[in-house]
Amino acid sequence: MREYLRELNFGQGVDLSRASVNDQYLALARTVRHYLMVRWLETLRRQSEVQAKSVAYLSAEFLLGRQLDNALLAADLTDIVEEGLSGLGIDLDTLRQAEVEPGLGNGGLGRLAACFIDSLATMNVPSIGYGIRYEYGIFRQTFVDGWQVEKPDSWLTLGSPWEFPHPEMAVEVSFGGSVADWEDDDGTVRRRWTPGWSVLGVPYNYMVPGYGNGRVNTLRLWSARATRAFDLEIFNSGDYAQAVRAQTFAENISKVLYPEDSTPQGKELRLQQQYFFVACSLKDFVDQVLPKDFDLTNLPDRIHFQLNDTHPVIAIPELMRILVDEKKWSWDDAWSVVRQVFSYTCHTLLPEALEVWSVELLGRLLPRHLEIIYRINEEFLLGLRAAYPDDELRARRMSIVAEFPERGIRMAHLATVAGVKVNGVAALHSQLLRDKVLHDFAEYYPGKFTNVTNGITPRRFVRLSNPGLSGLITEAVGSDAWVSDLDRLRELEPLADDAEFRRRFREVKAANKRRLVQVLVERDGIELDPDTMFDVMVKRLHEYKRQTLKLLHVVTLYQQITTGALDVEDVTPRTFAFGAKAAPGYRMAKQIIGLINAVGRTVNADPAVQGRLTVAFPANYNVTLAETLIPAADLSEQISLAGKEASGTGNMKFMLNGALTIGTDDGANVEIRELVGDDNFFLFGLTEPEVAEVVESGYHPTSYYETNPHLRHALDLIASGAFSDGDRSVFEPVVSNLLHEDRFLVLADFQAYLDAQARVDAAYADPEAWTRSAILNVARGGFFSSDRSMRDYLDRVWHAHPVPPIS
Ligand code: F55
Repeated sequence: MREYLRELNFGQGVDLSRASVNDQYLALARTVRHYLMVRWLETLRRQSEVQAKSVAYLSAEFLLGRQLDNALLAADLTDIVEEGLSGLGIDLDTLRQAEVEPGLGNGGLGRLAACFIDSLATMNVPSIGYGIRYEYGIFRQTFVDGWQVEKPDSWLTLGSPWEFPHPEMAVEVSFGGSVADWEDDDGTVRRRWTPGWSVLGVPYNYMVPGYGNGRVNTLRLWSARATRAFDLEIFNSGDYAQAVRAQTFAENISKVLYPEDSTPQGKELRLQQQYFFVACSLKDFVDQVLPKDFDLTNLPDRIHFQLNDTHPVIAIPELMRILVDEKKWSWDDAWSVVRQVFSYTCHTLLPEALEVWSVELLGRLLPRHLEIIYRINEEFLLGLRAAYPDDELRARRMSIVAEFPERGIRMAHLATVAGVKVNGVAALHSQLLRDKVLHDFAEYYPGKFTNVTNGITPRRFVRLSNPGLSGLITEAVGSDAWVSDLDRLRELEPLADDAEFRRRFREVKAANKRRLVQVLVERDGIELDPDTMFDVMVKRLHEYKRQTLKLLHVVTLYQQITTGALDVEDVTPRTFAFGAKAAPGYRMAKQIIGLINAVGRTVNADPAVQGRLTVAFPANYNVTLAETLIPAADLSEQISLAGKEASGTGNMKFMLNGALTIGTDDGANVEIRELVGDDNFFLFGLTEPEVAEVVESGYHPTSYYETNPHLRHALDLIASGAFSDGDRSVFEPVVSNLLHEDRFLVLADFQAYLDAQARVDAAYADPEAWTRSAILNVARGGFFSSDRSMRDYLDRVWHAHPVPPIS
């Protein structure tokens, strides 16, 4: 605590009596990072000493969530700090709440990256995360009359105690300009890129502490600054205002995270961001991380670059450029190294989510890279045509360069051609990648495709977010070893049949529900009854995820009760909780948000369903809210159309916190159900092959509307204006889309979903049996630790190993 007071006095410049909560939080954060510093330096020292093969995780997003609690846990400081602070009259929990989470990601993909670096540190794997230090992360969502309104996320304004800026280590990255032939000293003709402009990338280092192992890895996020040349040139011209504008232009590159999820917009600034962080990272790795005299032909023994979706794929031509243009290697030598050091993780199945950059844009921004991509493609097509001599259609399908609708570079094809491995993120997803999306490639490169099912870190999403359950598990297992060895949860299985354990398990769930109720009152003014079933759907708003299906269930129950078709006494009291952000430009998603809020307003105000149906839609669902929402859930909604959700990771978080899943046969749900068994999972809906068949034979949503009275009543009620003060036009686009298009077969799965919900009600009516299932969900969920995902990547993709510390 001496340390802490010193930070308060000398770091924050206040004494205890005048310190604000933010001062106190910042001082604590600095104290903790001080403590971790020795271990960080030691890790770095060991790393450069041992020179073991490392992993560089390249990701445009790291959705970290709050840092304080995780750092305290990793360093085993929680109890000491709590006690010490309370001696000073300070409540640790108050300081925890003061932290603004770094929301440097959109959703699943960004959070996955954060879970992975946590696991890599915990497992002693030499690794580094590379990404972008956005000044504004994912927008803060507010509701105005139930409609989403976005506000900037200024997460840096109150200070950011976890980062270490290194302006002296800035690297320069160039854009634009032109490429021409030039003659080398020895007479060889080479290509020379004369860039048009450049910016600086300033690294900001973040500690990534392993759990209880004294290791601290590094996450390096890049921030854009104007170069001095940039400034000087214009200052010298005497145009001060123009010089300042130039600075703004450069700094724009890392200004804001694109809030698009699953639908890349092809914007120029986005390509600038991608190249910016990738070029900074490669340069940093080659010039700073590797020893000075390192022979780059040995690069594959020292590093594997994992590409988190296509966003960092421009790294492939960038490394070619470094080796061929800067190091003067031959094309073939460079290619033989490049094709050994990258692997690509695909996170989607939606064709519209695969990035394609227009040749016009790429050629203007990165002319040399475009040339390199063309050459990679030429050689790739040469091999392809040799393997399939008379199959020009196949060559066109597989080409890295698309000709239609405009000339474009297919980043997923580039990644597949150059990558050592290509992986999907759940068994079904990887299968569909092989069979459908990248089928031609899977035939051509049979050994390249593999699966690594996603995982989540048990540190954040069980140990920290659910202390009650963690206590129970620790007692049952006999130690807290499960926190870094999640397979030990299996030992809970026999306790599912122990009535006393079930009672305590239920008590934990009830306490988590009360905690959520309290948080939502304070955070949003939402009042909930903890003695209802908490039925939760939290994820980005996307049509394929089918929040509308959930909503049609709510509307059906409401319609049936208010018309007397259903006796209110027969309805299981439920709280329907939603959390979802819509991409600001995604109109249908924003409409659906408006509709959820409108239904909620009507249902919550109607005395006819009071105490039975409640809709809660807290704004701005984020990692912090997830940490209290998920442990309080009874029912986990994972209802995407089969074949569309690559994996899902929320589904794993719910399972491990003792919620039962109602879900389709999609993504990692498939593996969840295999593990827990059909008795402990509410499966419904079309399977992926059935979906394909329905679509093939012509899908007519209206036929479901016409033949299913429940569905008709629910849709008619929405269309009637019942939730929009009688105005029939407000939600007409949602209703008419479902009736006439329904790309994601909501209406086709509606009845099956209602039937499954009836099975949920029946099961919930037997608390002992329900609790037994919930315990089995936890006991059989160990597979979904991101530690296991990391082991799979190490074995199947990276061929790297943990380096245990010498103790
Ligand atoms: C973000 C930006 C763009 Cl341009 C495209 C996609 C995304 C994005 O965030 N995708 C994403 O989150 N995908 C999700 O990845 C998760 C982790 O693998 C999966 O669990 C989930 O199924 C998938 O939708």
